[in-house]
Amino acid sequence: MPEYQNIFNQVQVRGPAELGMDNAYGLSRERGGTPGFSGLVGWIGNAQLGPIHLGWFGIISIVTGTLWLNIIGFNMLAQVGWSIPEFIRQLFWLALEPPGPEHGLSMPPLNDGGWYIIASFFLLVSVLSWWVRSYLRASALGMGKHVAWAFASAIWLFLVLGLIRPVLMGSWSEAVPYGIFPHLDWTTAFSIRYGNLYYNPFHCLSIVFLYGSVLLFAMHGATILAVSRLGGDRELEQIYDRGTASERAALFWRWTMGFNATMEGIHRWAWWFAVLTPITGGIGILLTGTVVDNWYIWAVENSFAPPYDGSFGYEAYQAEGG
Ligand code: 07D
Repeated sequence: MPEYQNIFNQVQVRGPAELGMDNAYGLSRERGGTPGFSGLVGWIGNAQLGPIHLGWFGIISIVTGTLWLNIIGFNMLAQVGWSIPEFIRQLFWLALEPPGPEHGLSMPPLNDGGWYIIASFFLLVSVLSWWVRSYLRASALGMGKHVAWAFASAIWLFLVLGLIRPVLMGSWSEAVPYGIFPHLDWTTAFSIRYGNLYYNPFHCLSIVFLYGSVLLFAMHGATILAVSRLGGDRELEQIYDRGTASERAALFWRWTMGFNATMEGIHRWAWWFAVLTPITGGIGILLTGTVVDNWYIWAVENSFAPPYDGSFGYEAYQAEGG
């Protein structure tokens, strides 16, 4: 059956539901739900929805994740006197804050950060179960564990922010609040408190890999789309056939910048750039407040930033008669 998957498919071929691989890995036992079809979803991917594998770790993850979200929601609702209109109106500003610094690493009263600790415990279980699920599903399909390890790199940053660094600093008050603007305010306050995160070289590296991932993804996505009318999206055949769309795509880059990745290698580039974003980021956050107290002073001492001697900026502007 012809299959053409692209963002905004022009053609949607619909046959009987495709149930996936046979029972070689004992898969059918745990798959649940009758598959459905959605033309809308078909525009951006495969029109078939389901069946889904939930399994024990999926169930644990969804239950604990829902508990986390509901604890936050009900705490916010309590803060606005259980008024739904006020909850909606103030939603972007509401927060479930971590305990105050006076509680250190102890368990505080419920309304003094206790709910925050309970919610965070459920989030931890939820995220870790989802990771196990990503590992086990790949295993069941006989796949490599690349998705699980990439996810683990994001979990590393998540753990540094909410668990490892607060423990090293000796206080849960160091953790990130739950809330839309409040977590952004925390980010800015963190940067200011430790002398401007721009001067943290690991923040720099993390941005390099974040922006680098964007650039690589744009290059790769654009390249494959540019040759998809020649079959460039059929990656496997493209790797072992000569004279293919892939060969033109590779030539395009060799002619444009003198170097081309391979059909396999480009995905390793993408994987490493993505994974290195939170790995370097986590190192940067781990060092902040534990090893380095002020990144600007650190940067000046290590010739990473010029010393502020008034030779630029407002003073210099005034000295010039501005
Ligand atoms: C956040 C962790 C993994 C997440 C997981 C998911 C749930 C459940 C719920 C669906 C993304 C857990 C699951 C929560 C979901 C439902 C219901 C991964 C995360 C496992 N910065 N900055 C970075 C830039 C500034 C600051 C990284 C740029 C200022 C702090 C990245 C700029 C200040 C931290 C980055 C800029 C500041 C960061 C994040 C520009 C003040 C971090 C990488 C142009 C605003 C984090 C080392 C990532 C970090 C981080 C980019 C500016 C503060 C590269 C482009 C100067 C405190 N910043 N930043 O992958 O790692 O996040 O720092 O100005 O902690 Mg920064």
